[in-house]
Formats: sequence, C-alpha cells, structure tokens
Amino acid sequence: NCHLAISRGSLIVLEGLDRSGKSSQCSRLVSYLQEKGIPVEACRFPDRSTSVGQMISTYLANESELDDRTIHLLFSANRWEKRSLMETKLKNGISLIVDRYSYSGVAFSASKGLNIEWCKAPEEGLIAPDLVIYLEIAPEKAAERDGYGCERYEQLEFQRKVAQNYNLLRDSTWKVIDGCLSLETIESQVREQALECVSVCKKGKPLLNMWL
Ligand code: Z5A
Ligand code: MG
Repeated sequence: NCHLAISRGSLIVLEGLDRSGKSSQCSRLVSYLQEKGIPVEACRFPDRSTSVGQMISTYLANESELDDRTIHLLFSANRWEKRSLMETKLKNGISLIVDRYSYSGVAFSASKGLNIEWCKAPEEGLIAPDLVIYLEIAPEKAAERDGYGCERYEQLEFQRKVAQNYNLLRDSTWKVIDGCLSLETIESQVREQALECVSVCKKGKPLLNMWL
C-alpha cells in the first residue's frame, strides 16, 4: 500500500508600494526555485492578458474612466478568473510566486476613500497565501526609482495612503523586508522565507481561503 500523494505547492505573494521591487524579486525567486528543482510558476495581478485585464490596463493608462467600485470589482474578478487554475496548480505540487494579490486590491481602493470592509468582501474565498512578503519602502524613496510616475496611482500623496492601508492588512502570514536594502540582500532574505514556506506546505499544511 504505497501512497504517492503529491505534496502541494506554496502560494507566495509579493506586495509593496509602487517601485518597491516586487517584480524584480519575483523573477529572481522563480529562477532560484527552478534551479533547486522545485516546481514553480510566476503569476501577476493584474493579469492584463484576459478581457477583464484589458479593461484594467486601459484604466491604469488613463485611457478610460471607471467608477471606483467598478474598477475595484474588475481587479477582484481578474483574480477570480484565475482561482481554479491556481488551485489546480497548487494541488499538483506547483508553487506560485505572485506579483500583487488581494492586498493591493484592498489597499489601493481603500485609499480612494472606499470602506475597507467593503473592499475586502469580494476577495473572500480566493486562495489564502501561505506567505506574503511585503517590501517596505518610504513612498519618497520609491518615487526616486526608474519608471515611477507613468500610471494612474503613481503619486506621492496617494502612495502614502496606500502604505497606511497595507498596514491595516498585515497578518501572521506577512514577512516584512526592508525594500531599501540592495537587490541581492533582499533576494537572499526572500529565498530563506520562501524555502521555509515550501517545506512547511510540503509537509501537509492545508490550503485555506481568504480572509484568514
Ligand atoms: N492595483 C490595484 O489597484 N488593485 C489591484 O487589485 C491590483 C493592482 C492587483 C499596476 O500594478 C497598478 O495596479 C498598481 C496597483 C494597482 N498601481 N500603481 N501605482 P503593476 O504591478 O502593473 O505595477 P508596475 O508597473 O509593475 O510597477 P510596480 O509593480 O509598482 O514596481 P515593482 O514591481 O514593485 O518594482 P520593480 O519593477 O521590481 O522595480 C522598480 C525599479 O526599482 C526598477 O528600476 C528596479 O531596478 C529598481 N529596484 C528594485 N529593487 C531595488 C533595490 N532593492 N534597490 C534599488 N533599486 C531597486
Ligand atoms: Mg511590478
């Protein structure tokens, strides 16, 4: 009686203000885990490849106007349309490294003045991350980095509110890393957290839904 159950993959999310270094660290982490022979895939939200994602992309580029609640629900729908695929992958042993998730959804919309509980509601039932790595950086520091300022939310005053709202969402799955450290120092801290997470999930930690 030989049990060959596949151990599940981990759902690891990177969050942080604009230009905090999420995309850089996601791609470095994916390459590292691949080199270690750990099955892994990258995901990102918004996923601009779907039709919902196209609407979001147009909005972010300031090429369309949408009511604040409408765009909030589109961002959420963009995660819901990936939920079952994500679950299948995790159950098949593939870890997912996700660039932004529900925390971005809530932190950005709440910064426009929407009620935070209202913002959290449509995220309920999405897969809960096993680990959230938050790259902490002062909004002023992030604004000095390349590429800042092109899209809708890239304004200092707004980013300050986003930082405050992220703070309200912190829970036990969060690990905060100083986003002002060098790319390499952050990379090694991210690796350490991710490896520990992968090993705990492998040992049978259950897959749960939002919000924890
Ligand atoms: N949004 C929302 O409202 N609701 C939602 O549900 C979701 C998102 C999911 C688009 O996101 C917008 O959507 C975003 C939130 C909102 N709005 N804003 N503002 P996006 O993910 O597409 O945004 P992006 O254009 O990819 O930018 P980003 O993700 O904010 O940047 P990043 O990924 O955090 O940083 P990076 O690209 O890795 O690095 C930025 C630069 O800094 C680059 O030149 C790096 O080389 C440099 N860098 C990175 N790390 C370091 C360190 N450690 N030291 C020095 N320099 C560094
Ligand atoms: Mg990015």
